[in-house]
Amino acid sequence: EISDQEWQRVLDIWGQVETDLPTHGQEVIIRMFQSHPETTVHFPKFKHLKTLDEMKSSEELKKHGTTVLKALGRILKQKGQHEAELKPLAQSHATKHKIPIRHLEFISEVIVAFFADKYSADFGADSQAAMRKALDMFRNDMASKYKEFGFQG
Ligand code: MNH
Repeated sequence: EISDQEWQRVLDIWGQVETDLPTHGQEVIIRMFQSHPETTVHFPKFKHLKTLDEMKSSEELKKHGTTVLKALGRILKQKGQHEAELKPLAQSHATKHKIPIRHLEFISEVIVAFFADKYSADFGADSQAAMRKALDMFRNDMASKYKEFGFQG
């Protein structure tokens, strides 16, 4: 129930994001940590980062943000036919990282809010709604896979 036009809106904004994945990825992770501090418990490797400046200077954090957005981009480009991309991600996040679906909702909200801030001219209400639908679908499919892996999320 995501139309071609909606996918087009999602992939259009993604084209802009892809011009600099590390900077966008870094911002998404930092915004997630700041707006939802409980998400930091999943990252012992970032525990030493106490201040915003320390987060901004961390190459490791930037690298993680890049990894996340690269994977998300690969999934969005499947326009819903993302079983092959989603399965290993659901497996690691369910059985290894143990990331609640609620936290996937946090990062989804952060992504939409950040793009709306950064691309106010090119990411209007219709595009925001389309991106929300795509991220809802991603999260729903992650949740069903979580259950297959025995994690209630
Ligand atoms: Mn996540 C690792 C993609 C949301 C916590 N994440 C990874 C990896 C990818 C990835 C790719 C590296 C391969 C793997 O372990 O499977 N993560 C995503 C995507 C989203 C996402 C596409 C949503 C969008 N991840 C989240 C959220 C959290 C989280 C939300 C926690 C709040 N992720 C992790 C942790 C790791 C990880 C923890 C392992 C990091 C490490 O130790 O290197």
